[in-house]
Amino acid sequence: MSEPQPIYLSDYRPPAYRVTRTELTFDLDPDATRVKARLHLERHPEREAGAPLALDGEQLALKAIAIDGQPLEQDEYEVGEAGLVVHRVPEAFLLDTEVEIAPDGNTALSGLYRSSGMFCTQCEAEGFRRITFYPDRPDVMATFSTTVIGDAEREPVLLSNGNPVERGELPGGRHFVTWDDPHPKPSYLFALVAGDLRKVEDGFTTMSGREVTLQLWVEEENLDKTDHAMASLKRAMRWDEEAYGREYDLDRFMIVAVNDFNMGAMENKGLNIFNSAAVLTHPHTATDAAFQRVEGIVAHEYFHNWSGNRVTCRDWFQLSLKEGFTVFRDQCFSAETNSAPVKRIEDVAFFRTAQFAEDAGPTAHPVRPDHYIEIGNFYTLTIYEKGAEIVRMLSNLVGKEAFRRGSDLYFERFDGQAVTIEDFVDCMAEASGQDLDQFMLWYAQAGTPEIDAHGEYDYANAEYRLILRQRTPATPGQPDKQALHIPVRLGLVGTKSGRDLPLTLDGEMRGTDTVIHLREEEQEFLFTDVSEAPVPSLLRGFSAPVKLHFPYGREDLAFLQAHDSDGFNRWDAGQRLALLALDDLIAAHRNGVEKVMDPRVTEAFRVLLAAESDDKAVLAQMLTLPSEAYIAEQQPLVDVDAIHAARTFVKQSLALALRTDFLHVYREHQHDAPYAPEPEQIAARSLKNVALSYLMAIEDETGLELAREQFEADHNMTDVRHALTLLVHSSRGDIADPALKAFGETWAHDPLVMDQWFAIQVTRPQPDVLDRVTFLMEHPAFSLKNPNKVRALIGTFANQNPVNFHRADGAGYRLLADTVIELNRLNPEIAARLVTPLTRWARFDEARQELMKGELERIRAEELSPNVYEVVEKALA
Ligand code: 0A1
Ligand code: ZN
Repeated sequence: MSEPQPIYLSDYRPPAYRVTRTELTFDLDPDATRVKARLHLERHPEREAGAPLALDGEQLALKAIAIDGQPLEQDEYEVGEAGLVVHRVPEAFLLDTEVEIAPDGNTALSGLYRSSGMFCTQCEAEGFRRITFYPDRPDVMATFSTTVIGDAEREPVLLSNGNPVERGELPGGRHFVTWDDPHPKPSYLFALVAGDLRKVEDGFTTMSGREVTLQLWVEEENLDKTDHAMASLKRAMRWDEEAYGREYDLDRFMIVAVNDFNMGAMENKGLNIFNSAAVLTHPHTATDAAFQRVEGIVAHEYFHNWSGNRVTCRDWFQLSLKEGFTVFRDQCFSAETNSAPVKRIEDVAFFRTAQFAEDAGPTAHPVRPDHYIEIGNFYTLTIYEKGAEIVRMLSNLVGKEAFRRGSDLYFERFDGQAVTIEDFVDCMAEASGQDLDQFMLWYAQAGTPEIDAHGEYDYANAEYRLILRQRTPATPGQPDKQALHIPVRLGLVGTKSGRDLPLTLDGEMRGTDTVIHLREEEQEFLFTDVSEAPVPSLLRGFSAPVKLHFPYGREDLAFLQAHDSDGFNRWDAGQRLALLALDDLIAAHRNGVEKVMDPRVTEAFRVLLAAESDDKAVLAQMLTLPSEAYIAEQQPLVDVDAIHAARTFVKQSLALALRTDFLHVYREHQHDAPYAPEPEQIAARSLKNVALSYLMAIEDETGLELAREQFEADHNMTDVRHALTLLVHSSRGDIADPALKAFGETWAHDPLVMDQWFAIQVTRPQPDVLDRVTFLMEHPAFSLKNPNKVRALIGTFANQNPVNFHRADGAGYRLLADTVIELNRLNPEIAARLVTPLTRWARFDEARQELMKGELERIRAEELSPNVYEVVEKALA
């Protein structure tokens, strides 16, 4: 096999031919589906005449081909591995093809496949070429008409994009429905679903008074799990009208839940297809976190109707144009419907753990990459979440009003077009009158910028001098970086008053909270009229996706945690304080000396617990220690055992010192009102459950009893899952084992709950867990063909159980590599994602590095899909 070759952004050219209309007919069959395509093609005005017609196509058996009704001779075209070339074509013409495909054999879940007996499609990014020969690129936009023919009994429901225009019976127990989608769209937004589905229906009146039918299509047994998604959809539709002036544009909006899906969900025009895990909820099967995730994803896919579908990407290098913007939109939506500070804390905690790690590893890439081998590998935290942070910075830079004017301009100017990131940023520059040239570097440079800051207070002159210096580390292919435009939101908190001090910068009064713009490598900011010595509160709200270093003393951090007016930074100060204490304990563990708890941390917790803050949701976050993964992210060399020991020690010390406070918090926040996924209830549950996890860290008898009661009360999945997790992670197998068994039996019929059952077990810190993983891989509810199962069992083990995945004997690595090798054949996209933890070998000690690289080499020796090849090559480069 020849090595897969990268493609480059700089090679972009418009397509030689464009399609204006696409007419498809599917005659469905699990092993031999026939797809007829009639494409209305014409030469692209910017391209030369006489070019051959090259269409993408993979794993298609061509049965017939004609141009303008004339069948082609064998020597007039060529079919290869990657597609079809017709040597000579007219300027404008009709191309008819017929191909045969095999949905049942499609384990990659890209193109047309079957999931739990139902036909469904996934075309982003390049799945449509597995359905028919086509210029499968986002800058080719056509209107679609789709006729779906199926078995009337096996597939009573036949869906595609747009509006249904005709239906009828056919001989042999077959029937058909024809759908028409009047909005020109790229092939990646095409969708088809056929199967025995039930629907829940509702309606929405748009701001201009149009009636839209909303349908949620699920398997019969899931009809009771659709309320939350439907309610979320309606909220999202209203929010997009109010926040962005965007209205829905078809008579119907459909969501279908499928069990086998590579990602969360897909924004196909008028027919969103969702991983069932991203849409189905019920108080007894889904946790608060799952309810919130569903709300966020439903909104995300809906918002794509404008940011992605009406205005789409010119090419896949622009992926963040739709994803970064849409994630930003869904984050704002969720912040408004839930607790805004907690949403930001959760998003940032995740970002700083996972995206920072990606940006520091061998697969680091810019938000707009300039080359790739397999676009499927670029649905990353960098494209999505860092892209969203960039849009957030833009919104803060230009201000809310200008941002809205800029987005209005963008949607109006580019409606129906496939555009670039420059087009988006230009609209923001035009609407605000600001120069965003330097800002564009955020899209081009990979790596997390670091800011080294220090400050001096001059008592005599009442001045505070803040010095900021930025650097972005080298990343693969980018040894040298330029200075970025970094907005730093800040305040100065007076050490005497505990209040934000008025800020005067260059003679200008700026209130008590302001944004300074770091554009040079090093810059000095002089604040005047500073009446008392301040502690600076920097990067408030995480105003830029950077690492900020400031030589805070522990007293400073305790002070900020108590007094900062910015909720996010109050939380962050607590995290920094805990990290300093953890650093000492990690060192103590490594040096074999006795661990001593920093009393300042205990004191800070005591204050938090006593203060009975009115924001319970934030309080729960403040009481949560940085995760092992985030602690690891801060260490020069990761020692998983020392990190685990240090963090456990802090939890236990806090639990011993503050046992009665935790008990009090638990009891105060235990309620049995009927479950609702509402902010107040969620806050109370999270606070109560945090308290319980401290009590369980010392396996306190009362704590154990409370956990057992909480499990048995079976009030809602949030409480049940949390209690079960704590029990299973404890040393008390006598209580945990029967509970685990009962849970597994009760929910054997529900795949989404069984995913949780797997995850709970494989996150156990005890050393027997690897055997458990191997054992569970044989469980009847497990299947390598189902991505949710792979993620729940193998993904959770490799990503959320550091002490066991990084076992010194390399058995964790071996298990992961074995799975990747098997999945490489079945589902390359999932295999390439799964390999990620092994690519981080440089962060570990030499012995582990060798073991991890050894497994990567073992994978490399296989015949690899382009997906896995690209990741493994980068990891070993
Ligand atoms: N555009 C979707 C994500 C997505 C991408 C690729 C897929 O193929 C397996 C599926 C979904 C989103 O951002 O939600
Ligand atoms: Zn998206």
